[in-house]
Amino acid sequence: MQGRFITVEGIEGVGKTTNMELLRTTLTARGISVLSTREPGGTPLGEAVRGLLLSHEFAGMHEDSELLLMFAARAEHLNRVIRPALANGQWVLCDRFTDATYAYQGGGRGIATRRIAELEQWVQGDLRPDLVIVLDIEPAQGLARAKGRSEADRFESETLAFFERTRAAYLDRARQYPERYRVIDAGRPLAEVQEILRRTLEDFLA
Ligand code: T5A
Repeated sequence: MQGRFITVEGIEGVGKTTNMELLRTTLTARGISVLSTREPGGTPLGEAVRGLLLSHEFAGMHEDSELLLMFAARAEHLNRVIRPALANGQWVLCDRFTDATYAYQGGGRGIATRRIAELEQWVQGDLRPDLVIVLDIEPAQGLARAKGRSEADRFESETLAFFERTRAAYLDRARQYPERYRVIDAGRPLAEVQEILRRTLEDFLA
């Protein structure tokens, strides 16, 4: 049987990495075989592309180049890792996927949704995540958390206004596709966020 595809999304500092582990262990405890991965990345080529995308060395990268690099890494990830795992009955848990492209390159950079949708269709065909968990936070709060963690990469160095547009694009997509999206207030204390996440996953499993 085909596995299910779950993605975790949100702006910087929202707690994706922290909460991916909770999701993985909750699914594994149910006897589900889980492949946990991330974007950009998830393959040797994808991780190399991630290095280019996050590095300050390419601070002036054109937004079209950024968009195409995201989808180049995604094509490799889908064909080498995600599709084979799903076909094998594994569940795939992915830290960011195409919703991040709609949010960052679409909302943040201002690239037309139609152009992103064309690449999505080309690279993914009909494949879409079964469940998209959007961890939502005020950008100022998220950036303060991210700052406390490590040196800012190329995206983390963007303005507050950029992250406000990015967040708005995530929320807009969640409103457009309510059957697949769950928005969780990630500004709350971690224990509360994790309790809501557990319940969200239980509902999905039911
Ligand atoms: N990108 C990606 C695009 O532009 N387009 C695309 O298509 C794709 C796929 C990738 C970058 O690429 C961009 C977006 C990104 O800028 P990334 O590593 O995935 O980079 O992005 P980050 O946002 O940096 O992701 P991380 O997973 O590293 O960090 P998070 O999600 O910010 O979370 P985390 O878990 O490290 O938490 C941050 C801090 O907050 C604390 C944690 O302990 C940690 O210290 N924390 C909380 N504190 C209090 N209360 C809570 N509820 C907390 N939750 C976490």
